[in-house]
Amino acid sequence: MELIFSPTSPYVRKVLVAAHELEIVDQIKMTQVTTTAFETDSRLASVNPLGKIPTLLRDDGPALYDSRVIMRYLNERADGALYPEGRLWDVLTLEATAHGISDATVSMSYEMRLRPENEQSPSWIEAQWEKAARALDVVEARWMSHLFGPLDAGHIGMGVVLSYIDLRHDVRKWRDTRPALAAWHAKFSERVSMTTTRIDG
Ligand SMILES: N[C@@H](CCC(=O)N[C@@H](CS)C(=O)NCC(=O)O)C(=O)O
Repeated sequence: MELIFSPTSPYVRKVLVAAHELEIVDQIKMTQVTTTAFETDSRLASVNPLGKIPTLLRDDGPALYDSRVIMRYLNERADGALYPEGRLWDVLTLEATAHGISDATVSMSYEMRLRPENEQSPSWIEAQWEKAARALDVVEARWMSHLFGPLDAGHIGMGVVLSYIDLRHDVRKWRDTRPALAAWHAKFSERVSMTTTRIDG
């Protein structure tokens, strides 16, 4: 399998953390591309019309894209337990919550880093942060017992997006009002899958 990636993407990191946890990372060849919403890498566009990473070229069928699809494929391939039947709807809802926080905070990063200053919209950036902050509050209030349970895809999504917020939006100081989530994230970040996929810049 070949994973088309770029190092700072939280969507890519999610897939890599999953591959480490499923112990199939050695089966994945990594191909780095430089791609942005404004300038799409041409090889990437030829296998994923949306031009987004991660994209997985598998040996047994057409390319797969969207990190959630790739994670599920890897889980099935490794006969893993990231989507346990008994609590599937909770796992998928937590995964979707983490994914939505990624979408909001990546969108903030695009606005601040890709668009010229005179085209940036501070009210758009704040509206996106409000979504992320509201979702983090709900995770703090309702999801901590799930997070402290056995590892699943929802954990990976949350762990990775919190590290992404540290990387790009640390000024938001998300820990200040969410002590339980902060404690969980500190512990989750010690996993080998997280330390070996750490992004520093
Ligand atoms: N829903 C997609 C989102 C992937 C995504 O937006 N990746 C970003 C990098 S962080 C990207 O490829 N951006 C380039 C673009 O939007 O054209 C997933 O989960 O894989």
